[in-house]
Amino acid sequence: MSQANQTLTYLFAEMADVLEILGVDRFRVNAFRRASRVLDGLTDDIASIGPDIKALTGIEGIGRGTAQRIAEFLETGNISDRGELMSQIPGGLIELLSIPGLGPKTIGLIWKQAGVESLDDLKEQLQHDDLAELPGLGPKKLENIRKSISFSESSGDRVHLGTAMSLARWFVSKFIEFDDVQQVEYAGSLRRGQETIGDIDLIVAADPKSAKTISNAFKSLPPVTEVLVNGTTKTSVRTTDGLQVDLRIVPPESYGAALMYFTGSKEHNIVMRQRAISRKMRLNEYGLLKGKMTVAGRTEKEIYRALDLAPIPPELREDRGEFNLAESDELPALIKLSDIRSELHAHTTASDGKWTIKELALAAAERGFHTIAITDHSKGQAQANGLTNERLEQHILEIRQVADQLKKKITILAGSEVDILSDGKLDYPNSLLEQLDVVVASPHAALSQDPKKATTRLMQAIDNPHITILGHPTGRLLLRREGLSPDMRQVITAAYERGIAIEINANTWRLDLRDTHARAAIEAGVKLAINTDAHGPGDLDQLLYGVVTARRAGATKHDIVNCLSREALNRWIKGTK
Ligand code: DGT
Ligand code: CA
Ligand code: CA
Ligand code: ZN
Repeated sequence: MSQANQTLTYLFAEMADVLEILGVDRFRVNAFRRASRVLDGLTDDIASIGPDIKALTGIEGIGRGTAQRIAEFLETGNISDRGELMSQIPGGLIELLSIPGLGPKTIGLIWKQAGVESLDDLKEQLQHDDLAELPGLGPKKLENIRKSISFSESSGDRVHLGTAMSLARWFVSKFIEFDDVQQVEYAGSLRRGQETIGDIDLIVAADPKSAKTISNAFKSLPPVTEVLVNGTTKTSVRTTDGLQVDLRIVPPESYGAALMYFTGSKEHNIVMRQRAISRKMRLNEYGLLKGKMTVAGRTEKEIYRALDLAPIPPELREDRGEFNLAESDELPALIKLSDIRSELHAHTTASDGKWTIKELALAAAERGFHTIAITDHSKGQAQANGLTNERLEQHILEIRQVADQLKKKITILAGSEVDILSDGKLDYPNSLLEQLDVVVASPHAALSQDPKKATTRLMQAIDNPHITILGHPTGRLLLRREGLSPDMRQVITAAYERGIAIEINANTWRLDLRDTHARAAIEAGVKLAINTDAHGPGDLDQLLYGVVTARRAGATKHDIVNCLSREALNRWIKGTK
């Protein structure tokens, strides 16, 4: 999603939340929520439409008031109403909005009726049960809120990989436009592809004489709300979505050294410095030095080479065995985004997706995929409009029809994302599952089950003769809920014996299997699937996060079933039956 779309999606949702906390003006709450949803699903970059009221109101779901606010944002980088709204509630309430299970209505209630103005106030009141007396809050709900608070506190102020990635890419695209910037890249945990990100680190190569100009230009970019560190070569800012961005400007001859230093990980850097020392050299963010002479520094590659290593991809820089491989030039040829040729998990309007079968298939064909599996939810997912047995039968017929129409463009497979019920049974009878080409089986409910039960549950699902892929195996939502903690070794062994694949769900909320488990699966010889679980426009772009996670696991294209040719994929699927 474009940066402006993303920021506006967030701002309108936040304004709707604040209005709801205030408990006034239902009408405006709905208008802001709608605006946020529309912007979230918008394929065009709103910035390219521009501050033209007529063009903006031409977008379905955008009224005049919303259009004026969008135009104001595009012109000034701000919405003045937002400041006005914010001033009407205690600042500490905003923080409460990020606690799962605590909506704006409840926040309004505990603020007005119990005087809660901040997270600290809430935590204090949660020590006893007085809040349980308020309408709509019982002891059970309070217990859930306590659990959510402790979970979000343990995850800190981090954001999803996708949130940081789109913001960082936007900054990089701006820097490329500056004449004085010779090279620019994001570093840190983001470049290593970690599942959540603490802050964004940007490295720019430029003549030191232009550092001041570049730093000033950076500080005046629209998403910047606050300057935290105001130096010439180091500048830190906070952006509209609360994320910190650190910018370092270095001379071109140190660019590789700085990029390496700030990419980390710390553990990787420690080993690198030791290697330098054992060769009578020194490595720091300025370069690799022997006495007063610079041996390398302009590129990362020349530094690795000078230390007798093959260049190590950022995703592997965790001191988890990459040095042995790099010494003997045996680093895996990591999978690339362009190696992915098919999508095996996607939803349509039949359940909770926004695309019809045809729209989804055409979008997949446009990306160059040769195959897409349509996998809507099963009946247990009532809130997601899951398909009853009868509706699935009907849906299969429709899929076959569209498949026939589009067969010259793309192969469409009939599938289902069938629920793994809490006891491990699948949500459709085998007589129905056997009519499908692809069965992705995933857990959606009973996700706080104890690890033993979770293990048995997944093993039971893997035993089903019709399963093709075990979908998002833990059901975790990053920074929100932990999900199941099954014994992954047992699950991996079972998947290997059955010959099915395990999914890396590429959605930035999930990244499930996680990197370390994906690595264990690959080492055990299990095939992985990288699927976006697309529900609408833009979702196919999340594929990148799944690929990055697979790269952290050391995956090559041979480990991933989505990289197979059409014929080989077909054979592999048949082999799982
Ligand atoms: P994050 O931001 O928490 O997601 O994780 P990182 O890895 O991006 O950490 P960050 O932003 O604090 O620093 C970026 C990189 O810079 C880090 O991976 C290693 C390097 N670095 C930062 N501070 C130090 C330090 O004090 N010592 C060493 N050796 N490296 C550091
Ligand atoms: Ca960082
Ligand atoms: Ca940082
Ligand atoms: Zn799904």
